[in-house]
Amino acid sequence: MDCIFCKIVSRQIPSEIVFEDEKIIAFRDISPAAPVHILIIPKQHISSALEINSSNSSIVSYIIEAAARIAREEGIAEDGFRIVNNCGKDGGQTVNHLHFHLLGGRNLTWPPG
Ligand code: DGP
Repeated sequence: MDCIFCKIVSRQIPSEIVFEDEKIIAFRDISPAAPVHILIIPKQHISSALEINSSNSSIVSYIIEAAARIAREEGIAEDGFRIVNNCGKDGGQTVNHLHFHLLGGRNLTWPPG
């Protein structure tokens, strides 16, 4: 499968990894939109949030728990941060491997563009 994020998991593409365990990997976004911009992904290929179902949904809470831990480690927990999942064309998804953006380190505006 020709998936950039699967290649990051298998180290075919280098990345700056901040956390990894048997289920997930977190690495810095190549094009950061905030001082802290980390992507957290399941190692298993799941195309998007549309593919989440009762047999794989536990990975989502697992990722949110990891995001909170990473936010503390990155020093953005106290001031606040955003966890974003883009899904599909209108959602702005450009990589078809489920990922959550952890953004922080500046005041993030709302609504998003
Ligand atoms: P999205 O637009 O939600 O699908 O976000 C995809 C993100 O992935 C985007 O912010 C840029 C990032 N990205 C794309 N290719 C690479 C890569 O090869 N390495 C890293 N570290 N990030 C990437």
